[in-house]
Amino acid sequence: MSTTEKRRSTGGKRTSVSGVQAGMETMNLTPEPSTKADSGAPTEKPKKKDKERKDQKSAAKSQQAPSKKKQDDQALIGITCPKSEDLSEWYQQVILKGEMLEFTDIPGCYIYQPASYRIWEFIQDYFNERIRKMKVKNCYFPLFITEANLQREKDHIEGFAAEVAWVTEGGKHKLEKRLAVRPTSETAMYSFYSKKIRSHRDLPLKMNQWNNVVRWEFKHPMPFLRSREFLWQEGHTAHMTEEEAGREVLEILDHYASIYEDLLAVPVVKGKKTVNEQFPGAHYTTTIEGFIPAVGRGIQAATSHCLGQHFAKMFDITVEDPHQQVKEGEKRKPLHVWQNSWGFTTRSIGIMVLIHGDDKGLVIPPRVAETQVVIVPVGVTAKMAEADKQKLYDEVDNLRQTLEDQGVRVECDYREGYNVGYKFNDWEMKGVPLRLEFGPKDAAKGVVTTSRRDREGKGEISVSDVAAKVPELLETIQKDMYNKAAEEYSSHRKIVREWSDFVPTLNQKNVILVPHCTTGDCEDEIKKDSSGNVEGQEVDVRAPSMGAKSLCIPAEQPEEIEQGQKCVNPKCGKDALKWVMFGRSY
Ligand code: 87F
Repeated sequence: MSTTEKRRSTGGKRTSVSGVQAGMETMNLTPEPSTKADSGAPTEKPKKKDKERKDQKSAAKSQQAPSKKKQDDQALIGITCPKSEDLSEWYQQVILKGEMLEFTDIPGCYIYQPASYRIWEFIQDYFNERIRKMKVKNCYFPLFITEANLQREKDHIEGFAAEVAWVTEGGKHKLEKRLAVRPTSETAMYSFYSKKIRSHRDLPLKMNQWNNVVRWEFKHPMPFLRSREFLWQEGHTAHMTEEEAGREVLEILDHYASIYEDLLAVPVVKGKKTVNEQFPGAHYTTTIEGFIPAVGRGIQAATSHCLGQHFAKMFDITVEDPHQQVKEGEKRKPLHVWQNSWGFTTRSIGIMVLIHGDDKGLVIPPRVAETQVVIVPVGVTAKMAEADKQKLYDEVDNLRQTLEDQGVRVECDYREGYNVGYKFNDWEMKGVPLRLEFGPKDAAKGVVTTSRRDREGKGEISVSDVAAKVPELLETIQKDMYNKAAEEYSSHRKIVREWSDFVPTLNQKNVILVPHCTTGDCEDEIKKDSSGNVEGQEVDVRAPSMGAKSLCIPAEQPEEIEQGQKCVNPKCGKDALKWVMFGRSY
């Protein structure tokens, strides 16, 4: 999306453990430089994970009551690796065992199971509602792009060429001209825009696609975060004026931030990319930047670009200026339209998992949880009279009905032969935000016992208050999840004024705000000088050695840049212009 991604294909730094084979990949989410080629080529399949996957498969197989021995085995299929110990292993277990995602026999291409696809649908619904209000129309363009079309805007494609996947055969025949699998749709859409936009009355033109794109990454793939095929929406609009285009860029950025903050409970920092990091085809790039506390790295969450008139010139997208004063018979001068493009991807789901997940598995914010509440009947014993059991189940069903009437998404776990401990673990692993337990003792007291996924401990709500209190509690969980993550992000966003504090502060798992000149050469120098082997710079041997890059120029600056304030890079010597957020990043 920005040059960040472009550079990923050529950059030297990558993840360390590389093991990709049919149906199995290992990931490394820690910012270590890699040692082996990024080819995605098959390597030895790790045995330990093999076993876990078998366990997982067998667990998923049967809905019938398993034997005691089997139940004990299944208890073992919980998350076996703490988040703090090995983030990569933890992440893999959480998304596989939480049934979010499955590997395929193509490295970097994944199955999005219903649990993750549902989250994507919530995002789609939320964003569609907002962009429809902006009069953006959804549409669909072909998956393939001719080479001639893709090459029309040379500057744009040059840096990305290595990532384009090509179709060279159709059936038994070699194609006369190979076809690109879309990595993004600027070129496909703008040839059409050139035909479609005839007069200023055709403006603004605002189209959006929900589609899949392919970027043949050679860096180590990571489910959701960096995959060869991913889902996104790409919006492409054309406007009469720079001002109108500029307003839209920011409005979209606000919607993106709102998806993260209000749906996924993930805090982001809004800002502008430095020239070094912006999309090369853009006039300027705005961005939202997230933060993964477990590794102290920044992550680009979404971008909204003002493309200026660059593509309009290449693709000849012009209108006549209606305001231009012309004499009788004189033709108006053509005016190149102002364009924007903006994209939001399934990477967001991975960011959400990394931020909220814990040692028990997924933690899904209520607003995007397919199941918001699970009711587990408890205290059901073998000795219990059938009529008593039925009475309890009827009461559970009444609770379900009461909640569904309030628009709450509920499941009741009536599975027989599974002990409640197993059920609790199972729903916790799947991240269901709120569990209600209801047994004969609760019934006698007229209460339900509550257990929040995001907190330890239990509470009680009286049955008569369930309709009002449960939706309220879900909203509280949503807010608390956001506040916890926001607190964590802001406490790891440190102001650094001196170069001597730059690397040490990064090494404490922070991103940093530094006074900076915003020039590209200086950024490159900082990246080099903040990586592992820096002369005269103490770098913790266990600390990540990846260099820092600029993440964004935050829209909300922490304070004014003082007169005479120099750039944080002592080799630079230029005046600082802005507080720029730097960090190690994905
Ligand atoms: C990879 C191969 C070919 C990123 C690529 O950010 C082309 C590209 O153009 C490419 N990787 N990009 C930049 C995408 C820019 C822009 N497109 C629309 C977005 C948002 C949605």
